[in-house]
Amino acid sequence: MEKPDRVKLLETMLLIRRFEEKLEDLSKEQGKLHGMMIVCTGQEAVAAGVSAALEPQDVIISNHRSHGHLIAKGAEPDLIMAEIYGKRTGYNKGKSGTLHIAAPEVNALCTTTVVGGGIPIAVGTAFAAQYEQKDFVTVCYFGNGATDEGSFHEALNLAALWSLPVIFVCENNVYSGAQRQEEHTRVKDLAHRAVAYGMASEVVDGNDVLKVYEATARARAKCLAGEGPILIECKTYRWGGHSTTDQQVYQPKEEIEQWKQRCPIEKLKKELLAAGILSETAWQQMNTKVNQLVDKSVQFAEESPWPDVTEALEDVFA
Ligand SMILES: Cc1ncc(C[n+]2csc(CCOP(=O)(O)OP(=O)(O)O)c2C)c(N)n1
Repeated sequence: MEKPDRVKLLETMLLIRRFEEKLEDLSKEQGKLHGMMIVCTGQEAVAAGVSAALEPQDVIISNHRSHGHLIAKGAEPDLIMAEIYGKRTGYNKGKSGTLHIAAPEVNALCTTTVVGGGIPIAVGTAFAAQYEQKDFVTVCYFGNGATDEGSFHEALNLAALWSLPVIFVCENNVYSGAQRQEEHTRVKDLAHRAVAYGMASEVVDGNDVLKVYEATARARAKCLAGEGPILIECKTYRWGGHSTTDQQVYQPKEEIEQWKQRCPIEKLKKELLAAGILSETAWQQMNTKVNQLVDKSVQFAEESPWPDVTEALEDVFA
């Protein structure tokens, strides 16, 4: 298995963190971003680790917590930010906003906020790869709550039956809206649900980006060898509320603190500093570079034009 560039992994996680911190700040400012922001703070290792094991031709299907998935797959921060602002220059010409961004340029084909809705779509793209004998895999991201949806079970059954090249990535962040996992299922390791469909699965520390990378690289190799699909459950934690409008009254403060001690970015940074792979100066430079990228994306979005009203029905299929 190839070793990933660990400094690059750190930078990807940092970019996701800073991009979403900016979104949170902007959403509090009058007249900047409208509506709630759904961010993945604390979960960055999942997107970064998964995408580091993928190739450009691989497809991702995302859910409502999508910014990290898109950034890690190589989508342009400028175009994501412009889309979130609703501007003409955004990935979807301002029509998707924060929750439905598709970036076909990097094979991020679909983001859907219908919980569990992306899973059958991923089975469809994986079927296309198999049918057309193309060497790409599909990754489908979803939360723990989605594994209670009927779509999850139907899609996994069919994917297993047809040995499709799809990697199901369950980001188990303990919550599903305001519900804890134990309030919506008796199953502890959601990866075990794959057993019901004769499918391989793995439980991974979702705050360890290297572990996520390795599991995905193994899964990708299996899928391309015709031994797919696979379900990877990444155990992680949502530091914030479900969205920026959620006051988090149901999340114990001690629990949040414990998980903050396991910050995926701090963990990798410490390891790289200890191994002499990263210096304090290089870390500061990385922060400066990432902050500049984020600021540039905001400037790009703010200076971009609004869509014209005459475009309202363009690119709309239903
Ligand atoms: C089919 C459907 N049911 C309910 C909702 C409302 N809803 C949006 S996000 C969410 C929680 C999803 O939890 P999970 O799948 O665990 O993902 P997480 O938000 O934790 O990342 C719910 C219930 C929805 N969007 N779609």
